Amino acid sequence: MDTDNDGILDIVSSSYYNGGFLFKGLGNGQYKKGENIVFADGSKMGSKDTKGGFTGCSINYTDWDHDGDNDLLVSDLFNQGTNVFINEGSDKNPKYSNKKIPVKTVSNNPIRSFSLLYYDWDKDGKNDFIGGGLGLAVVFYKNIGTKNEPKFADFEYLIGNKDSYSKKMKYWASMRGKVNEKPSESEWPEDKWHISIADYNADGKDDILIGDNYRQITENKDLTEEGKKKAIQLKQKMDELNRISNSLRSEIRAITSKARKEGTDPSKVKIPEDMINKLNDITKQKNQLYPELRKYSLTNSEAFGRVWVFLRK
Ligand SMILES: [Ca+2]
Ligand SMILES: [Ca+2]
Ligand SMILES: [Ca+2]
Ligand SMILES: [Ca+2]
Repeated sequence: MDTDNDGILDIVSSSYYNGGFLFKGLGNGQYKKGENIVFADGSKMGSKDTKGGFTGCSINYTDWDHDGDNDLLVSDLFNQGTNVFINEGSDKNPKYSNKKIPVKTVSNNPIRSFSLLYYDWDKDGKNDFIGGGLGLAVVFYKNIGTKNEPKFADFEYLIGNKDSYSKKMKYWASMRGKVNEKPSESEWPEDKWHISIADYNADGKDDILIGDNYRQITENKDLTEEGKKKAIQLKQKMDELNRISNSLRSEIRAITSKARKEGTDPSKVKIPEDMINKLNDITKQKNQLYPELRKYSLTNSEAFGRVWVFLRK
């Protein structure tokens, strides 16, 4: 997108914890080093005093107030929902207001999305929101207001449904520790969806493209027979340490929840020192084991993204 209307496309990249980055286009395929998007007061998007765009943010540039310059539309999955920051500078020298304008649905529900597009999906001349991502579904917030004063209905599902995530959780649990040599074994995109809209099959109807984050687990064929034995031993050792630490943690939880029931502030409850020491010791042992466990792993794991096309009917 061309964020500063200088006729050269720029690249905007959002991150999970560090806000949004702008790679200003210099022309001839060259880009300036990525810089955090800054607000009018100089604070950076994604910094501690964040105004938006901290956890899993998605950034759109759009002329929200119809005054001829691009404003900043930021959605943030967990903390802030979706907010607009009006451009108080100029077209070529944007300065995004320190004051956020929250965008909510007509029922006052926040618009939370890992990947959000401000786009006229139903072609009625008014931009709607298409969102989704971590819930492993794509949703549509219809603009039921006007072009200049948008109002958004609560979402309806375009792809997937409210059960998509729990279904996938079950699938992930069933695949834990197993090899999956063929990506086609999963018939649904993995997590961290990024959504794009394009008429993929040129039939005049917008389609949805999803980029996912896929982890392929293959057998580690480099291990010798000796190495395999060692790998199994190390895994058993780690499983045992996990078992002990899980049981310690649930004992500690039981103590704090008993205190809560009795009306005591759980943060003031004294956890027996030997329990804390034991837990710290187990954590130390686990940390020492990790490097070796990685060296002698029965499987290799490779992360990459795939692109899925959902054709509009
Ligand atoms: Ca530009
Ligand atoms: Ca504007
Ligand atoms: Ca519309
Ligand atoms: Ca199409």
